[in-house]
Amino acid sequence: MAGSARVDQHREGDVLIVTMVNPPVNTLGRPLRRDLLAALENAEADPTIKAVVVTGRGNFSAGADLAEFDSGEGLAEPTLHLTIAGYLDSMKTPTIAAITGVALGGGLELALACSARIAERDSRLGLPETTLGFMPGAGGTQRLPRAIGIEAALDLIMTGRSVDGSQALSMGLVDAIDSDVIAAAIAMAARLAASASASANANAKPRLRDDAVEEPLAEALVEAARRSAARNPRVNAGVLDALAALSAAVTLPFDKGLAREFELFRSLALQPEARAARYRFLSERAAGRVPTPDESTTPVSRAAVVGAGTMGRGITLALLGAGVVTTIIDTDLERVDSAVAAIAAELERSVSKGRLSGRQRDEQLASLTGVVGLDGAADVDAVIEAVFEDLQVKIDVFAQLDSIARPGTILASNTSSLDLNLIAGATKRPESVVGMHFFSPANIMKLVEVVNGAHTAPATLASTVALAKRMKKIPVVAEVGPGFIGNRIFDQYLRQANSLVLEGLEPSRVDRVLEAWGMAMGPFRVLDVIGNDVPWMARRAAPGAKDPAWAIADAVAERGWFGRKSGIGWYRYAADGSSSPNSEVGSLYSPGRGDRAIDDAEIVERCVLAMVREAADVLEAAIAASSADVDTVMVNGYGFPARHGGPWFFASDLGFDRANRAMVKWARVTSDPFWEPSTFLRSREDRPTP
Ligand code: T1G
Repeated sequence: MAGSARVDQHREGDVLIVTMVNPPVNTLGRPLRRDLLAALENAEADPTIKAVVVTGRGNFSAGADLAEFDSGEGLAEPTLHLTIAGYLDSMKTPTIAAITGVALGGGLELALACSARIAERDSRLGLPETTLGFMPGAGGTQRLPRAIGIEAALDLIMTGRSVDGSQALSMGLVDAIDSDVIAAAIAMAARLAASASASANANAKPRLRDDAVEEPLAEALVEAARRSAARNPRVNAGVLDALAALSAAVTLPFDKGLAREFELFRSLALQPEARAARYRFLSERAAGRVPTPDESTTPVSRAAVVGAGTMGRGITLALLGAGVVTTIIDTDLERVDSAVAAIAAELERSVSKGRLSGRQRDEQLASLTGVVGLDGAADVDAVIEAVFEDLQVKIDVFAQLDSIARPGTILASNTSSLDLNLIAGATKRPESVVGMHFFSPANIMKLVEVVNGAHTAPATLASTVALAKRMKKIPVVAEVGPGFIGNRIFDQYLRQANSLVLEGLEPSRVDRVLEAWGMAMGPFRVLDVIGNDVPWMARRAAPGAKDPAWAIADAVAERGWFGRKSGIGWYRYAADGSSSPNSEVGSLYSPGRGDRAIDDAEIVERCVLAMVREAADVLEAAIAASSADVDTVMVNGYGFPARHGGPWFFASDLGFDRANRAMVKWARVTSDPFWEPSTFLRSREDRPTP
């Protein structure tokens, strides 16, 4: 075996096998690109090498290294786009891509520049770039339609979905599937080498660039897709630019189309939306990286969920989906039975929607039991408590679990607001107690705040994070503190929205403006969903003086306008599901009474910067480990617009200096002590890195 750091090379007769080795997923960072190009050049210069097989250890390649773009390395030579793919095209020696695992983005584009492709049946092939707010930039928009036709190419590029080896074969994306791709590629190499040497033409090997997109309707199809995408406000710039490049593929010669693709790609890659998408991808993965201590972590194969309400059911579904044998526990049989029936119905719904096979449903149902009483938690690896959000109730449950669960069992509480340390204190094993704050519906929402108690053992924390990942969640570690990360920050956003109403704005206007900016739901709509009684009761129970910012929210709750569940809150809800602003709210304040006009930009700035201001305190107090964690929480749990990356990313884009000056201004204009400057924030540098 010979080769450079990131590429292994070995010969099988006159075939050279070039293996990319950049674990875990062979991203095409600059060092790998350099080594790969050098290996190809050497092979081409060696007359005894008749064909080259390009493959990857483990995975073929997950494409460009998303961490490289902001430093400029992603677009530095040798680029995948023109240099490597161009070199593959220019080689006389035939090249065969042998695909195992994933061939995504630039990985698939590399394979498309080879003379032929062979994949394993269960490999995953696709161009997911548009899901990251940008577009294929290494020939994908030009070679893919030549390989599989324009209609299938439009589908794969616009949706970003991937296909497996069998599907890839039937659409012509690969030439063969095989369980031993290297052996199959060597056999194919011999055939290609023979026909290349038999031909007088130096370029006798197959190249997609030599094909034309031959469908008569190709142009019309791309045009139709462009027109409909342009009308859809939810379609991102990546899709629109990819369509422009596909249009070039069907109207221009190959090299011109390729140049057009690269030009579009290069400018798009540096746009804020694409930057935010890459940042999100890397932040979400960084959040799940917690140190795994030497002490053994607990692999969870059996779990119990205590509390058969909505939350408990959602958590149970997520556990079953992760292959965990689960017991759902409550205090009476009726509640247990109805939870089991509801879970079965949900699994059935997943089957009818094609998300689950009948066999998977049967396996998950067989892994589910419902029992009355905490004895059901006696022989499991993890217990997740999801009972009523009341400290005494939770303390009682944990004290009992302490005497029932075997040693080493993870004891997790789904509390969203209570002090985990007090809950852990009810047991003689606080090292096994941890928080798992799920979001509703827990089978759908991705975020889980994993709460690290004062005595939580590192092994307990690592096992819990691993369990959350298996449940297909995005775990973010939070330390104990009121509201952990997300609720604490979001509360200041809600409070700021309430202040704006006190200053004379209509709640529905505040909602409209923030929704137009990209929040999934305006603050008053959110409050109506949560139930206006819930934070009201919490405020009443809290010690200290009343915060005047909540005066109208208190008045709304005092009138019994609890929101959706009571049919009236900040809005009125009709039986047909429609809603309209509750005009009576206007009698609680003075609409339009403000002594200055408040424009839409101020609404956005104050509500968003309120999150940033609170995030500064959360970070300073080390409740969250990094600003990337804060952003991951707000985007995945609170409807913060993904295209803005998260509140901290937003502030760094705006410039922390500008954000600070705005806060000084709001402190002066509103006389609200909340806006007191943060020295932590003042010392920040722009542009967060995960
Ligand atoms: N760049 C950088 N890091 C990446 C990465 C990437 N493309 N893909 C994965 N990683 C890291 C990830 O951060 C994690 O790191 C580890 O690999 C395992 O990932 C020119 C513009 C491949 C299906 O969009 O979809 O090519 O936490 O935890 O669940 O046109 O990662 O271990 O330190 O997600 O098994 C297009 C993105 C790029 C693929 C594996 N490619 N990746 O999933 O593990 S743009 C993508 C994925 C492009 C060209 C362009 C998944 C996966 P760490 P993981 P997984």
